[in-house]
Order: sequence, then C-alpha cells, then structure tokens
Amino acid sequence: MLPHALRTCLVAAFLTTASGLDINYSRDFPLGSEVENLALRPNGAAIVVVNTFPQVYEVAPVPGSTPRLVHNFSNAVGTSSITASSNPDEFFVISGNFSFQTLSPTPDSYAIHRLVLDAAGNATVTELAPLDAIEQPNGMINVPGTPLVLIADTRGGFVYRFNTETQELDTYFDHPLLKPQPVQGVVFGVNGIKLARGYLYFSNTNRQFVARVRASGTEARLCGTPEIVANQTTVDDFAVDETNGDLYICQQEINGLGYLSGGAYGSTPTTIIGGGNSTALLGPSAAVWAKGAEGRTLLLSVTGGFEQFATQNYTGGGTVAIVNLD
Ligand SMILES: *[C@@H]1O[C@H](CO)[C@@H](O)[C@H](O)[C@H]1NC(C)=O
Ligand SMILES: *[C@@H]1O[C@H](CO)[C@@H](O)[C@H](O)[C@H]1NC(C)=O
Ligand SMILES: *[C@@H]1O[C@H](CO)[C@@H](O)[C@H](O)[C@H]1NC(C)=O
Ligand SMILES: *[C@@H]1O[C@H](CO)[C@@H](O)[C@H](O)[C@H]1NC(C)=O
Ligand SMILES: *[C@@H]1O[C@H](CO)[C@@H](O)[C@H](O)[C@H]1NC(C)=O
Ligand SMILES: *[C@@H]1O[C@H](CO)[C@@H](O)[C@H](O)[C@H]1NC(C)=O
Ligand SMILES: CC(=O)N[C@H]1CO[C@H](CO)[C@@H](O)[C@@H]1O
Repeated sequence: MLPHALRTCLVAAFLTTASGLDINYSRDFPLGSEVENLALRPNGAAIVVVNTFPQVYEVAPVPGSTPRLVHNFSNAVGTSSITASSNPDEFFVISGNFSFQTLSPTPDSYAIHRLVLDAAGNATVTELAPLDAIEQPNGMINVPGTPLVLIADTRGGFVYRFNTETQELDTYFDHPLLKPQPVQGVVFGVNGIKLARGYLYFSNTNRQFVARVRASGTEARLCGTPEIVANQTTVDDFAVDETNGDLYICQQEINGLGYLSGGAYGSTPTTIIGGGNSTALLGPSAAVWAKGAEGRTLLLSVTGGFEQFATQNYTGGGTVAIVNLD
C-alpha cells in the first residue's frame, strides 16, 4: 500500500481539466504479473486477465483490495483478452502464449473460453474453440444482446468476429488503419476496441492514434472508412464516454492517462495523470467504466511498467487503478 500512496503524483495539467481527480489502487498482483485487461461483474468487481500467467483474478473496486485468483489455466502461458458477455456473470477469455522476451506470440496457441461465476464467485470454465486464424488476439468486446464477440488481431491487423454459440470465426473488419507499423521489432497495430455512440472505436498502438467507423457489430461485414479522432498519442486501450464522446487513453508507453474531449476530435490528447517521470500510472494497459459511474470513475489495468517483463527483473506494481474524474 505505501509504495502506491507515495506514487500518487498528478501533473499540473489535470488541474485545468478536472478538479478532485484522484487515483487509488488495489494491492499488487503477484510479482511478474503483466496485468493486461479487465471486465466488470454485475456486482461492480473487476475480472482481470494477466498475460504472463494463465490466470484470471477478481478485484473489488475499492482501494487496497486484494486480487483473488478466480481461475488458473493449465495449458497456456497467459491470458490476453476478456469481455463480459450479454449474460450476467459470464465472460469470454482468450488464453495463449506470448513471449515478452521476443515480443511475439506462439502460432496456434490461442483459444477462447467461457468463464461463468456463481454466486460464491467460483468459476466454471469451458473451452469454446482454438483461434488459430488470429495471429495475436488483443482487445475483445461483446456485441450487446448477441452471442458475438469482436477480437482485435494486433499483429495481423484485423478485427475478427467470433460467434460463441456456433463457434464461427470470420473477418469482421479489414482496413489499412488496423495494420501495425513495426517500431524496432515491436508489432502492435489495432489494440483496444470499443462499441460506443454507434461507432466501432479502435486504437492503433504502433501508429499512435484512435479512430472510429460507423458500426453496430452485427452487420455481415464492416465496410466503412474510419476517421482518426485522436492523433499522435501513445495508446494501448481506451474508454469512450457514451454521453459526450470524451476519450480516456491508456498511454502505456509514457505512463499516463490521456484525455480528449468529444468536441475536440482530430486533435492531440492531453495527459491528465502521469507522464514525465511520474509513477502514478506505470504502464496502464486497459480501461473500463466502473459500475454505474460512466464519465465519472475509470478502472484501469496497470502493468507496473512494461520493461520488467522483457528483462524479467521484476519490479512489481501490477494493479487495478481506480480513477475518479470528478
Ligand atoms: C497455477 O497452476 C500451475 C500448474 O498448472 C501451478 O504451478 C501454479 O502454482 C498455479 N498458480 C496458482 C497461483 O495457483
Ligand atoms: C503454450 O504454453 C503451454 C504452457 O507452457 C504449453 O503447454 C503449450 O504447449 C504451448 N502451446 C503451443 C502451441 O506451443
Ligand atoms: C466455492 O468457493 C468456496 C470458497 O472458495 C468453497 O469453499 C466452495 O466449496 C466452492 N463451492 C463450489 C461449489 O465449488
Ligand atoms: C496524424 O498524425 C500523423 C503524424 O503522426 C500525420 O501524418 C497524419 O496526417 C495525422 N492524421 C490526422 C487525420 O490527423
Ligand atoms: C525526468 O527525470 C530526469 C532525471 O532526473 C530529468 O532529467 C528529466 O528532466 C525529468 N523529466 C521530466 C519530464 O520531469
Ligand atoms: C534489477 O533492477 C534493479 C533496480 O530495480 C537493479 O538494481 C538491478 O541491477 C537489476 N538487475 C539486473 C540483473 O538487471
Ligand atoms: C477511498 C479512498 O481511499 N480514496 C482516496 C483515493 O486517493 C485520493 C488521493 O489521490 C485520496 O484523497 C482519497 O481519500
């Protein structure tokens, strides 16, 4: 707890965009955990995947909560993706083998699973299908009210769609803006994806933008032309405020949280937490709105700093951060 309290350090920029902005953290995940993504239980707890261990955790959305192991897969290196389904307390999780030393995935190692939590929080996990067509699954979202999930292939530069009832996998969206543009061997194209305001929003990590294209998630195949809405920003995942289009951007590379007003699309986000030498947010990887708090409270998965997974000289700090925006 203490290291986290000490770490809280907000840059002056936030004072002009929000007052009372504060940040709190869960306790650290086990050393070596690359805390990768998260989804919400109906009770508001975060269900969190770790990409260096094949594990899924539950984290109560209160400061100082201890991550509770929910499931430990036996046949994979890590878990890369999670989304809540259209049914309460049901989640889809992707497991697979990604190496942080070579920064590359093992071909044919990924699979999608259904994870259902009972009232006691115990998980029942069923493998649905291998995902061999997808080079490297990253962000995954549910298409509301359907058995469909959309899966970003960060290495191939596609958005796939998987039907969790029929097991059909197809290419939902293919566009040049989804493709990676490798930077010193680091290959990350489309990364975060969100359906909001009648659009599919997506980030491209190598190319440092967030774009959007009109979409419902249910069309046979998406054929629009995306527009870049936030440019020249280091971006992993992000959250969209459904009411006004405001964007909150996990700036993993610069350890910050970026903000862009829905009225300022086309410009460059401002870092409202972290950045510079701040340790307030070391490697934020994904964002969801806290239960009933859209536009007010974000839950972020935080890796504790990316370099440690490449060097395997672990420094810890993997947490869920709770960011109050008002
Ligand atoms: C997860 O399972 C592996 C064996 O598959 C075991 O070695 C490891 O200790 C387990 N981890 C936890 C946190 O239970
Ligand atoms: C993925 O890693 C697991 C755990 O090390 C291993 O059992 C499995 O064979 C690997 N899968 C592939 C396709 O290499
Ligand atoms: C659920 O979890 C609790 C505590 O972890 C355990 O005592 C109980 O036996 C589990 N119930 C089932 C049905 O697995
Ligand atoms: C985004 O920024 C890049 C430079 O990084 C520039 O080439 C491109 O024209 C910009 N695109 C938009 C839509 O602003
Ligand atoms: C970060 O720390 C280094 C070394 O102390 C210093 O030179 C640099 O100016 C700092 N950067 C910022 C943005 O504060
Ligand atoms: C690991 O990191 C610590 C500081 O975080 C440093 O003092 C140490 O030299 C590093 N070890 C290696 C083997 O790089
Ligand atoms: C509930 C709680 O502990 N909130 C704390 C979150 O962090 C801020 C500082 O960033 C504290 O002022 C709050 O009390």
